[in-house]
Amino acid sequence: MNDIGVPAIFTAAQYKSNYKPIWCPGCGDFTVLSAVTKALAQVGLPPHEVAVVSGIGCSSRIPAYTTCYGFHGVHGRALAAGTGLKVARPDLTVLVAGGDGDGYSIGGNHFLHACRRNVDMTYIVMDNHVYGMTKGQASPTTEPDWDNKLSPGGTGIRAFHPLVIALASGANFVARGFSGDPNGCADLIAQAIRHPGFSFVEILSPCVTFRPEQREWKQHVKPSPVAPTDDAARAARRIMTDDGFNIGVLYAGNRNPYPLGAAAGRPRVPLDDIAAEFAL
Ligand SMILES: Cc1ncc(C[n+]2csc(CCOP(=O)(O)OP(=O)(O)O)c2C)c(N)n1
Ligand code: SF4
Repeated sequence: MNDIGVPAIFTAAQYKSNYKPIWCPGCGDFTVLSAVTKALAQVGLPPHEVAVVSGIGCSSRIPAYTTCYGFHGVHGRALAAGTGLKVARPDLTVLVAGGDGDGYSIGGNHFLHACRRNVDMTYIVMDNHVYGMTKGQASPTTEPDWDNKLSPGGTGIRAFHPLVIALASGANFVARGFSGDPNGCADLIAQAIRHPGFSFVEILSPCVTFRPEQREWKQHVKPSPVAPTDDAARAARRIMTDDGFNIGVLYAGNRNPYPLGAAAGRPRVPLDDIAAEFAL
């Protein structure tokens, strides 16, 4: 973890780039962007010490809207890219961000192994239970009975449970937020950044275009009635039996993060030596 015990000296606005987001008016991702910038201001990291890495999707556009280093990568590979970056540059604070399609469908395997490896970084998923960018196909978190013209009568397929899967796979911090509560999300993201190891923040972020009924989420979300636990089995039981709308930190574990840099005790191989091995 970086030395982030310093007082905040940056404002949220300093993490916002000059690019105007092209999300649909009312999209939850606007407030997630705002929460990310507020969290970075809270933690007080200079933008050049932070990298925001994403895959492909509406939500994955987020790196361009920050002044941090950014990498808008390949669909589903954001965590692989973020992990590589963190291993190569442990001094950077790495945030990986994207959607439920990107992270749980094509990127599902990377999600499992990122949790398992427990590299110190923060993964933010803007979950709208749909593929927004490609015009409204069902995603792994879509309710089985969501009736729409692309899956008439619903897919009938059980929804994926990302928080429980993250716990079972070894994530060290698990939280759920709601985009309609940007200050609450900022606080969760700041805590996730500060927590050692792989931190997962799932943010319910409505797609007002393809899932307009998600506007009602604001009537359902409520703070989790219990304090976070460091017992993964207890957290999993709670999450499996809640209604999916309890927000807050749900699990804060104590696993040691994957050792990086000097802590790893592995010698650094000069880049030229590696390149020489691939010379034809
Ligand atoms: C390899 C590959 N397969 C499929 C696509 C098409 N594609 C682009 S974004 C996307 C889904 C995005 O959904 P999600 O990650 O939930 O993000 P949202 O747009 O809802 O924020 C898909 C299937 C692609 N770009 N690359
Ligand atoms: S299609 Fe949905 S997810 Fe994409 S920008 Fe519009 S509201 Fe947001």
